[in-house]
Amino acid sequence: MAMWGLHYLLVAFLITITYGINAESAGITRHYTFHIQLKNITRLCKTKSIVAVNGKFPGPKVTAREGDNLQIKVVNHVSNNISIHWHGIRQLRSGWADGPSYVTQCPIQTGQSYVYNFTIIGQRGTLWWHAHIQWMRATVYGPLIILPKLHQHYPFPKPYKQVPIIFGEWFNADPQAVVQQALQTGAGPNASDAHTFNGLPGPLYNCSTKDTYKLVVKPGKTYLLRLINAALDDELFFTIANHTLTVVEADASYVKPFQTNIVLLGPGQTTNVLLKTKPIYPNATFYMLARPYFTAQGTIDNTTVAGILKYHHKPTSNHFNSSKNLPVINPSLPPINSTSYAANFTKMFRSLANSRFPANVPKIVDKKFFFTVGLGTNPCPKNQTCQGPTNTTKFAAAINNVTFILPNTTSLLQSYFSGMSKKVFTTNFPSAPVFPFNYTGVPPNNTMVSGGTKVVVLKYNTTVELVLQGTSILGIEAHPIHLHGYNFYVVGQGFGNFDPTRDPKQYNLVDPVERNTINVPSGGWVAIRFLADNPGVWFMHCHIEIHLSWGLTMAWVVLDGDLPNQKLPPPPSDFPTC
Ligand SMILES: *[C@@H]1O[C@H](CO)[C@@H](O)[C@H](O)[C@H]1NC(C)=O
Ligand SMILES: *[C@@H]1O[C@H](CO)[C@@H](O)[C@H](O)[C@H]1NC(C)=O
Ligand SMILES: *[C@@H]1O[C@H](CO)[C@@H](O)[C@H](O)[C@H]1NC(C)=O
Ligand SMILES: *[C@@H]1O[C@H](CO)[C@@H](O)[C@H](O)[C@H]1NC(C)=O
Ligand SMILES: *[C@@H]1O[C@H](CO)[C@@H](O)[C@H](O)[C@H]1NC(C)=O
Ligand SMILES: *[C@@H]1O[C@H](CO)[C@@H](O)[C@H](O)[C@H]1NC(C)=O
Ligand SMILES: *[C@@H]1O[C@H](CO)[C@@H](O)[C@H](O)[C@H]1NC(C)=O
Ligand SMILES: *[C@@H]1O[C@H](CO)[C@@H](O)[C@H](O)[C@H]1NC(C)=O
Ligand SMILES: *[C@@H]1O[C@H](CO)[C@@H](O)[C@H](O)[C@H]1NC(C)=O
Ligand SMILES: *[C@@H]1O[C@H](CO)[C@@H](O)[C@H](O)[C@H]1NC(C)=O
Ligand SMILES: *[C@@H]1O[C@H](CO)[C@@H](O)[C@H](O)[C@H]1NC(C)=O
Ligand SMILES: *[C@@H]1O[C@H](CO)[C@@H](O)[C@H](O)[C@H]1NC(C)=O
Ligand SMILES: [Cu+2]
Repeated sequence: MAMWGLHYLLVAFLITITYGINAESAGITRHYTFHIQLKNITRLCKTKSIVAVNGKFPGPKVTAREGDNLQIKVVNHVSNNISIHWHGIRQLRSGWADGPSYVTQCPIQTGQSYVYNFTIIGQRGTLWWHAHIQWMRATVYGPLIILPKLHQHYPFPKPYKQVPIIFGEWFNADPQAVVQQALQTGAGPNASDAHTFNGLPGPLYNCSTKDTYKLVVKPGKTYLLRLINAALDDELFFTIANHTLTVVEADASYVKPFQTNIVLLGPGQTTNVLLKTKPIYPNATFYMLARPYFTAQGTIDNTTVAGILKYHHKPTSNHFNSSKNLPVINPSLPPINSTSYAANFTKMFRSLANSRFPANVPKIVDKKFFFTVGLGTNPCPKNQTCQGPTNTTKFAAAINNVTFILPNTTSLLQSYFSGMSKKVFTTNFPSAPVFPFNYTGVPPNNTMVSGGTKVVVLKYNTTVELVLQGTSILGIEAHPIHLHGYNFYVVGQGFGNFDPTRDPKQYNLVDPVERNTINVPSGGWVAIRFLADNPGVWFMHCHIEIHLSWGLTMAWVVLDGDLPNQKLPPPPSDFPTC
């Protein structure tokens, strides 16, 4: 086993770099190999076997530059099926490499491999990669850093160092068993046991002090922290005691810089912040903390992960004595249910919208959609007692009352591309609720949802406006909605029910933030716009994993355009089969 581990590690480090024809503008090809293997790991005094990549947890950092081609070979050595999603990568005409199982591909089976081959066009910033099948992403995730093209600068002062901090959620149990039990009984899933920074829960948990993330800094420098929320189900507030953060990027799009002490990230979201360290060595160390934002009913892991920000002491001073005796300063976070903080924070984001980074917001809308997002119920099977909201129901979730059912013998994209889609999905996903109700008022008595594999078909280059309306069915809560294959502009948001006459007058069409994952506010709505210029089948789902498991997802089919460079090429030869 040790020999194999070493072998895989060596392969992982063997990153070949081939120069393209014009290295400066076209970028280069970077090769990575991901070996999906089991790894024994100890956290909170319990040793367990997890699925990991190249023996690392969190998984390896993938680094590329804007314009580069990535070829990542994923080899599956475990008994679970696997597929990897490159979260936030637009996958322009490379939908075969997007990764969600049964949406764009069949999963990679045990002993099989697949090369994800895609080029990063017009994007730079912090993204991440994760497994996209069941709850495998609980342990299979890592950063995906896109640096600007060579000789191009950040639109902010060059940081002294850049540090990815990826937030996770740790389960003592097997996460796959947690979701299977929830789906079987119809109950909410058991809560996780810890939150983590770069896989480490930190000193506020029992038996965890040695597993503490430490960020050691020098005074008077600017650090770029690349924050990624890879937690399965939890939105997280993040803060560092006595330090102000300057937000400069969200979901790999630059934003107008603003200062804050506390940032909020929904699962799937990334945020770059500048941390300016104190000009002289302080007589203290500082906790960085993350803890959930949560407004729903039900149980949640409300525990706090702590890491330590520590100043690197002058070589002349007695390093060990001085740093050991320093007090640790504890920051404060908003109450767990502070929707007010969440709303204020979300409003701060504006895109740069300058000549170098314009905001190409669609001004004329071809197609408008109004989708409700929220929970609901499915009936309990006849001979079973369930643990949903009642003993005759199971928890479910839906968009416009459709709880999505994935195919299991092919993917949506394959069936579409081969002209066999009629056997797999229908194209009648409702563009608005069939039965309108007071979405944020008293919920309807009938909470049942309706199952289906339904999509919306869009012609190439359609401009789309989508209003996502949260519902109060079985409690109000925020839903971080993630769209594959696109970035969108967040043109409006508010509480209560969306008002189609009043609210569009308040839209920001000048400098709205551009993102791939947006929180539908708890008890509110958000409006987004995008240009459907990427042919393929694109999943859109809540990034709270249990909501996705309950069916809070749908797919857009974007047709080919007329020109050759507006068409999706055929799948690669090693494309997985079911
Ligand atoms: C994990 O530990 C178990 C029990 O000690 C052992 O049998 C197994 O080989 C280990 N697996 C790995 C991948 O090291
Ligand atoms: C990767 O994709 C590019 C562009 O689509 C193609 O030219 C190349 O042959 C592909 N390489 C592999 C190894 O699949
Ligand atoms: C931390 O902030 C508190 C409150 O603003 C202040 O009283 C204290 O002096 C600060 N300590 C350090 C070491 O910066
Ligand atoms: C730090 O503590 C030392 C020893 O207590 C003291 O001499 C020094 O002035 C303190 N420095 C600051 C910045 O508070
Ligand atoms: C966390 O949740 C538990 C169980 O619901 C509760 O007893 C506890 O007070 C909560 N802790 C915090 C810090 O909110
Ligand atoms: C947040 O929770 C506290 C304690 O449970 C409660 O008193 C308060 O009303 C809640 N606030 C909101 C905005 O729901
Ligand atoms: C949010 O902003 C409003 C209006 O500026 C303010 O009244 C409120 O206190 C803020 N809430 C928080 C938690 O900062
Ligand atoms: C009743 O439930 C069991 C397991 O829960 C299942 O194996 C069996 O097929 C079910 N019977 C019917 C008639 O649905
Ligand atoms: C289900 O709940 C109802 C109403 O609370 C109760 O009367 C019934 O006994 C329960 N059934 C089972 C099998 O627990
Ligand atoms: C596969 O999907 C079909 C159609 O939705 C369903 O009837 C069947 O139970 C599924 N099979 C498995 C193994 O999940
Ligand atoms: C919807 O429900 C809210 C909250 O109960 C209420 O204030 C509002 O008047 C209702 N709207 C309509 C149109 O009934
Ligand atoms: C959702 O669909 C179910 C099943 O068809 C139906 O009973 C329910 O009334 C629908 N709910 C809404 C809000 O449309
Ligand atoms: Cu959700």
